[in-house]
Amino acid sequence: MAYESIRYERRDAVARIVLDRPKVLNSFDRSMAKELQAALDDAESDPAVRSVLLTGAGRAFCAGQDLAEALPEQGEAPPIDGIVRESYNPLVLRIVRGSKPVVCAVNGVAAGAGANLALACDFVIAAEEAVFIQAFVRIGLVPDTGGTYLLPRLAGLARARALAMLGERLPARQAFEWGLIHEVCPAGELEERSFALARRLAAMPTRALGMIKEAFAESLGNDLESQLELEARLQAEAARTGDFAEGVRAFREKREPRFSGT
Ligand code: T3D
Repeated sequence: MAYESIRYERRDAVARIVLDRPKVLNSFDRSMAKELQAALDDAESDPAVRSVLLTGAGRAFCAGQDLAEALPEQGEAPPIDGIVRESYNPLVLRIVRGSKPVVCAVNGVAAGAGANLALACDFVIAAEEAVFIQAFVRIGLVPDTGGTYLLPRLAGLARARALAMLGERLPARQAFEWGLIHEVCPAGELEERSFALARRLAAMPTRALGMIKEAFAESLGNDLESQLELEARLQAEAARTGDFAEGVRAFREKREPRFSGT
């Protein structure tokens, strides 16, 4: 697929995806959502890709839904559920259920669907100036893009309620202190630090990382017995990988392992 609203490139084993509609703060129209879905599919199916880095062009990460596309007409509500189902739900599922680690470099404001898309990623590194805004309520909507699922689990119910119901700006530093994100850094270091993390992940045992993602995703809905059984199944699968054999060999030979992602 030819991309117009995003940029997709592979650097080493990292697929770098840039949301690229800076004039509207990288807000999502249908076309950008489709392109991002396709880019995540490309990264998932390309064996040379072992981690994904997602960021935004210009001064924002993403301002959520492009409101020019979702305005009520003559008092009629626009078909917003269709946009949510076709644009955002598939993105969250690709990030959370995908088998490769996703690092999100939040370079500026992340609002509405943009905030929740970022929080769905495995690692979020934000520039000090970045803010997260559950902007939905400011325009009379409710959080989507997995916000009502992830926020209480990441922040606790009291903070999740306040974020969603008040719609205030959450500075990156506070998001870090509340445990919503992995790291905060000066804007000038964001690109280097986020790429370094994505490259580090890309050199790790890719299949085990995918199984760790699966285990944590399932744990959010599983009881203890089911989760213990899942761990046993995943461990058996991990033990059949080439990277497990290499990890053990390297340990015995007292050297650093060279994981191939197989
Ligand atoms: O279909 C559905 O609606 C369902 C799905 C919903 C998912 C959602 O994401 S709902 C939430 C949608 N997003 C918002 O409500 C956020 C709207 N934007 C803002 O509140 C502010 O722009 C920000 C707080 C994000 C940033 O403020 P600031 O002061 O730094 O920038 P600005 O001046 O407001 O925006 C700069 C430009 O980007 C401006 O255009 P202009 O005047 O220079 O031509 C502004 O209109 C444009 N822009 C910003 N956000 C959006 C946008 N254009 C379209 N859609 C946007 N979401």
